[in-house]
Amino acid sequence: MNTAPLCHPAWLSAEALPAPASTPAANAQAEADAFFRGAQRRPSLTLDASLGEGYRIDPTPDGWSVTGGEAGLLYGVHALIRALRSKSDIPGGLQKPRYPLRMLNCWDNMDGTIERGYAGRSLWFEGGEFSYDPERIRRLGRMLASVGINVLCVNNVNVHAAARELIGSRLPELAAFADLLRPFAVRLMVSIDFSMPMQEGLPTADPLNPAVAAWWAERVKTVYEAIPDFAGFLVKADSEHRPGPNTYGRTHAEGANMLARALAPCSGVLVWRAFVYNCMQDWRDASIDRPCAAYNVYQPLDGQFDPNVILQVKYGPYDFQPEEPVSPLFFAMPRTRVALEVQLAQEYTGQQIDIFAMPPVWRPMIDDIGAERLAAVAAVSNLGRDANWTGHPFAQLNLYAFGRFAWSPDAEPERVIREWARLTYALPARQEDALVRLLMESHAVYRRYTSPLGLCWMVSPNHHYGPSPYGYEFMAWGTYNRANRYAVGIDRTAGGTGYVTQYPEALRRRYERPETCPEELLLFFHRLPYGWRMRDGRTLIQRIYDDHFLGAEETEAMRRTLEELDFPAEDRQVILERMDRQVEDAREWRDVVNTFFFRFSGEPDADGRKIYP
Ligand code: GCV
Repeated sequence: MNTAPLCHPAWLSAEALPAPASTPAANAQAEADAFFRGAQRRPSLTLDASLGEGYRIDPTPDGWSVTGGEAGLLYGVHALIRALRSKSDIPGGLQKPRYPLRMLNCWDNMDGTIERGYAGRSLWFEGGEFSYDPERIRRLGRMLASVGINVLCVNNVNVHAAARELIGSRLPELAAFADLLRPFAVRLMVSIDFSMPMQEGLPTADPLNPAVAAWWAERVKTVYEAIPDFAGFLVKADSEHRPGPNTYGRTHAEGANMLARALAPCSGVLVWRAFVYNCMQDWRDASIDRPCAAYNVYQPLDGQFDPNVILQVKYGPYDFQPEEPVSPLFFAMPRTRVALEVQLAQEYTGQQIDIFAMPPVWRPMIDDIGAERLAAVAAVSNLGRDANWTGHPFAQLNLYAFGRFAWSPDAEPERVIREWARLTYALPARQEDALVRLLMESHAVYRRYTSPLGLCWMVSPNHHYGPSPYGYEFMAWGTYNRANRYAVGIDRTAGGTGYVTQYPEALRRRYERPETCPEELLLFFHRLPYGWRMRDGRTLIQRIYDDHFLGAEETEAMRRTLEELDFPAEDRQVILERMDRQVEDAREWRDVVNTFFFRFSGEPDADGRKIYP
C-alpha cells in the first residue's frame, strides 16, 4: 500500500476538512458546513441540475444563496470560500467555465515512477498496481475541484506494458479509483497504446481493419460498463517511437477517428496529441527543422477529424522550452477541435527546484492564440507523493493557476498569484507584495540565466537540468543552436527553413524580420552575428553576457527577499534550501553559457567582468 504522509493542504483551509461525501453536491454541503461552522453568515445551497458546472452566488440577509448544478454547486462553494479567505470580490452573476474539459495529464507509470516527475513517486501507482491512501486521493480530489479541474488522465502518455491492463484486467481497480474522485466532479481518462489489439492477439492494429475497430468498440463498451462517466482516451501516436497509424500507411485522422467512433456511443472523447516530429534526424541536414513538423503533419488534415476528437497541441512548436513562440498549429486548424497543452511539471523550467511561476507566461500565450480557438485545455501534472504535493511549495501555484486559467482564460496573472499567495500563506501586506513581485518576475529571471533570447535546448540532455550549450547539438532530436565562430541561431524566415511562413500574416510579420521580432525570441527565428546591434545599441554578445550576469544576481536578490518572509517553518526550510540550489544553478548557467559564447566570439565583456571561470 502506498502510505504517503498526509499533507499540507495546499491553498485550502486545513482547519475545515469536510466529511467525505458521495456526490459533488453533497460535498459542496460538507465543504460549506465545515468552513462556516459557528459562523453568523452562512450560505444556503440549492441544486439546479440544469446549471451543470455553472453556479451563481447571491447575497441574502443571513449570508448567501449558492445555486448550481451538481458540479457547479461544489465550484460555487469553493468560489465563495476562496473569495472570503482571499478577501476578494465574490463573483457576481452566472459563472460558467470557459472550457468543458480542464484536464490534468499525469505521466505516472505503474511501477510508481513519474516521467518528468519532481515531487516524489506516484500518488496512486506502486509496484505495477494501484496503491494509494484513499484519504490522500480524496484530498487530491478536493484540491482539483477547488479550482475546477475536472479530468484526470491517470497514466503516462508513454504507455508501458503494465499500463495496458488499466482497461483490461485492472479495470475494477480503475473503477474503484474513479469512485473516489467522482464526488469531486473529477472524471478519469486513460492513455492508451495504439498497438494494444496486437498485444491481445490480433495480427494488426491497422485502424482501417474492421476487426481492429471492433476490438476497440468492444473494449470501450467494457470500460463504460465499469465507469459510466469515463472521460475518454489520450493518445501519443507515431511520436518518439510510440506506435501509431503511420505504421499502416494511415493518417492521424484515420487513426484518431477509428478510436473516436468506438468512444462516440458512450459520449467519450478522444484526445490525440500533436507532438509529432522526427526524433531520428541527421543533424547535418539543415533542411529539416523540427518546429515545422507538427504543422506539416496536421494542417492538411484539418476538417477530417470526427467531432469527438480533440487535437492536443503543446503551446510552442518545440517542447515546453522556457521561451518559445506560440505553435502555428493553433491557427491552422479552424475545422478541428484543438486543446492547448501546458506543462506544470518543470521539466525545462527548473524542475521544481528553481522558481518559475507560469501565469505571466500563459497570459501572452493565450492572447496570441485567442481563447476562442480552443476547445479544451490540458496540463502535464506536477504532482507527486511529496508531503507538499509538488516538491517546491511554490510549484503548487502553477497547478492552482492552471485551474483558474482553465476556468477563465482571461484571468489576470498577478491577481491569480496574489490570490494563491494569500490563501496559502496569509502574509502581512508588504510581505505578500514582495512574494507576488518575486513570483511575477521569476520566469524572466530564469530565462535570463538559461538559454539566451529564445535559443532553446542548451540544457543537459541527461536530465534536462543544468547547462550544456552543445549537449543537444550533434544529436538526432532536431534541437540545434548551430553556434559557430561567427553567428548563432537558425534562420527560420522564408529564405531559411520557412518555418515563419506557417503563421498567419500578423504573426509572420512580427517574427520575420530581426528588427521587429520580439527580442526575447530573436534567436529562435534568426541566425545573427555576435556583433548584431540590439534595439538599445548593445551588441548581441554583450546582451547575452549581461542577461546571464543579471539573471544570476537576481537569484541572489530573490534569496534575500525570501529570507525576510514569514513562511510556516516546514515550507521555509524547503523554500530556502531550494533557493540555495537555484542560486548555484544560475551561477553555473551564467559561467557555462558566457564561456561558451566567449570562446566562439572572442569578444570580452564590455564591463570587464570575469567570464572564463
Ligand atoms: C512523456 C518530451 C519529454 C518526454 C515526454 C514527451 C511528450 O520529449 O522529455 O518525457 O514523454 O516530451 O510530451 O510526449
